[in-house]
Amino acid sequence: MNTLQPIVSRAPRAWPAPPLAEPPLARQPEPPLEQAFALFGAAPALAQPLPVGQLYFPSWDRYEAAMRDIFDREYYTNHGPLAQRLEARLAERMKVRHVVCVTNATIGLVMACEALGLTGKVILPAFTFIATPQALSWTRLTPVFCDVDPATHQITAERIEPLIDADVSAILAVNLWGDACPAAPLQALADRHGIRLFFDSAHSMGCEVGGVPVGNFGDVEVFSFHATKVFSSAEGGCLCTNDDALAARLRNIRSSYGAGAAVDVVKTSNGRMSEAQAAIGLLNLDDFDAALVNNRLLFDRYRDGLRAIRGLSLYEPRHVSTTNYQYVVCEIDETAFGLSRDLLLGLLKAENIVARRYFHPGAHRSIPYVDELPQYVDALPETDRLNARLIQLPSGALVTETQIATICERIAAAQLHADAIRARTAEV
Ligand code: T4K
Repeated sequence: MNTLQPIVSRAPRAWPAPPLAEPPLARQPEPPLEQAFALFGAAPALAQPLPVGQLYFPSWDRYEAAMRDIFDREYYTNHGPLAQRLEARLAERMKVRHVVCVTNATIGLVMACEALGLTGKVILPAFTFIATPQALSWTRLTPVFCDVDPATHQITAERIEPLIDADVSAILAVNLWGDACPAAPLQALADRHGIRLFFDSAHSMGCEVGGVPVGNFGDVEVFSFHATKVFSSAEGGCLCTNDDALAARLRNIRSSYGAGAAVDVVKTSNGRMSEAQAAIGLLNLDDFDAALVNNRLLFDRYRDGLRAIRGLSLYEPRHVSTTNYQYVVCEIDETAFGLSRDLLLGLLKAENIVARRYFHPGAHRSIPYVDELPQYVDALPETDRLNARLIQLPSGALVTETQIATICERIAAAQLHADAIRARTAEV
C-alpha cells in the first residue's frame, strides 16, 4: 500500500487540543471481532493513514514568500545566501564552530569518511538505518558490526573495545531515538587506541548531553533533515565539527565549487543543499522550539495512555539532558502483551495507524552484509531481539492528542481481545 498522503487535505491540527481521556482498560462486554477491529471488518479507527514521521509543513503564506524570494534572486543552489544563513543560525543554536549543510545525511556520512581519511575497518552498531553502513561501503570501508546495550539501544565503549584491532580506523557511533551514546567513554576509548570517533546523529537535532548540544562530540557529527525528522528541510542534513581543518576539507569535498578556503582534497562530490531546502530549514528553525514542546506534550500523552498496558514498555531517553522526543518507541514482550509485535503492527495498520518497525531487518541481516559479512548474522543477539520487538508510533506536527488517545485505546483493546485475535489469526 502506498501510504504517502496528500497532507494539505488533512484536517487542521487542534492547538491546544482538549485534555486526553484515559483509555478504557477495564474489561467490558466483548463485541465480536468483526465489530471491534478493522482487521476483521470494522471501520478503521482513523479516517486516513497516519504515518510515523514528524512531517513539518510551514504555513503556505510563509512558504510562498520564501520561494518568491528565491525567484526574485534567481539563484537556486551552489551555497547561496539561504544555505549560508541556515549554517550560521544552526551553528549559533548548536554552539558549534562549523555547520556544513548537505543534501541529505547519507552523503554527509560519506563525506565524513572521506574527510577523516579513514581506512580499513570502522566499528558501528548493526542496529541502525541501512544508510549508516552503506556510507562506509561507498567509501570502501568495511563495517565491523557491534551489538547494542539492551536497555538503552545504543552502543557502549565496553562492547566496542574487544572489536578494535590494527585495521580499525574509527568508531561510527549512532545516537538513536533522541537519546545519545555515552560519548565520554567512547572518546576516551578512541583516544586510547588512536582512532577517530564520529557520530551518526540523524535523530538528534535539538538534543543535549549535560547541557552541551549534540553536534559538539567526536570529530564530526552528521544530522538528517529528512522530511520525517524533527528538524526538516524536506531533504537535507548537516555536518557539525569544532575542527577548522576538517571543516575546510568537508566544504571542499561537498562540491567541486568549494566554499571558503580552498584545500587539497582527493575527491569531491555533490552534496550541496539547494536554496529551496535551506528556505524550509530556516522556516522550521523559526518553529523548532514550538515543535519540541509539542513533541514533549504528545510523548507525555503516550506515556499516560500506555502506562497500564502489560508487556509494553515505552523507551525513555536517559543519556541526554534534553531530548527532542522525535520517536515514540515501544518494546513488545509477546508473552506478557498477549500478541506478537507483528500481529499488533498488522492490527494497527488496518486501523490506519501506520506504526513502523525500525530497524527491520538489522543491517547485519540486510543486503549486501548478510552475504558479504556472514560472521555477524547470528552474532548480535541484542540487536536481533530489538529488531523483533520494537515498534514506533506516530508523533510530530501532524498528530493530535485525540489521535494518540485513539492509538492507545486500540493497543489496549488489542490486549483485551488478545486470546480471540490469536485464535482467529491462527485459523487463516
Ligand atoms: N542514519 C540514521 C540513523 C537514519 O535514521 C537515517 C535516515 C540516516 C542515517 C540517513 O538520513 P538521510 O540520508 O535520509 O537524510 C525514513 C527516512 O527516509 C530516513 O530519512 C530515516 N532515517 C529512516 C529511519 O526513515 P522510511 O522509508 O522508513 O520512511 P518514509 O520516507 O517512507 O516516510 C515514513 C512515512 O511518512 C511514510 O509512510 C509516508 C509518510 N510521508 C513521508 C514523506 C517523506 C509523508 O506522509 N509525507 C512525506 O513527505 O525512511
